[in-house]
Amino acid sequence: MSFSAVFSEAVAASGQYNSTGSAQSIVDESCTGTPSGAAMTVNVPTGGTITDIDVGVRATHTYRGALDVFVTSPQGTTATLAEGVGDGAVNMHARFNDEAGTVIGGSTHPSTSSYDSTFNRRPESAGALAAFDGEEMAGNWTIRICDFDAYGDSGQLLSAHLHITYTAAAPAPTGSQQCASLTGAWSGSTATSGGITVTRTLGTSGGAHGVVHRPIR
Ligand SMILES: [Ca+2]
Ligand SMILES: [Ca+2]
Ligand SMILES: [Ca+2]
Repeated sequence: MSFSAVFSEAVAASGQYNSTGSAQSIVDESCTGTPSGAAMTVNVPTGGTITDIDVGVRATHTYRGALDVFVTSPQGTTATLAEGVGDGAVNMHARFNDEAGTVIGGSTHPSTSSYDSTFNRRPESAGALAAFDGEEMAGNWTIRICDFDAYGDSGQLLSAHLHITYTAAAPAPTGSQQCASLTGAWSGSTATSGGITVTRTLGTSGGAHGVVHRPIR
């Protein structure tokens, strides 16, 4: 007898995705209204299931203690990364990362001249970015920043960045990876050929329908 089999495997991958728009003004007392504050879009063109996500924000501002920072996924989930960062210094420049050793508040931020992906800081609310774990990543993400009080401060959202670790379907096998036809004999509900075991869950010996177990290499 013979059967054909098609494999589907998940592979782990990671990528960085950046905003492409021009700088957006962060207006004093801009956390009310719809939409509120300055927003930037980051497009993720590839599909996959998120296992970890970090969000980079680079902004000028004359008093970052007045800044709220939010990120919204293509699925509509929103996480709050900062609601006032606990200090009155200028500018906000950080890679928000649940796994960072230091929280965002009270730390000296790097220059805003270009994005520094090494300045990892935890969101104020511990584990905020885990809200996206398990979500589909493809589509437009929105990073929004606003100034919540009326003391005359202002700035610009310069760029936004996503760092995503994810699992995705493996590319279709090609050439010698392909397994168009294997030949073997059923032993009960299984058949083994070329190191691959097929388990028959439906049908008869004339057709193999069911679960294919691929050896781990
Ligand atoms: Ca995480
Ligand atoms: Ca992380
Ligand atoms: Ca203000």
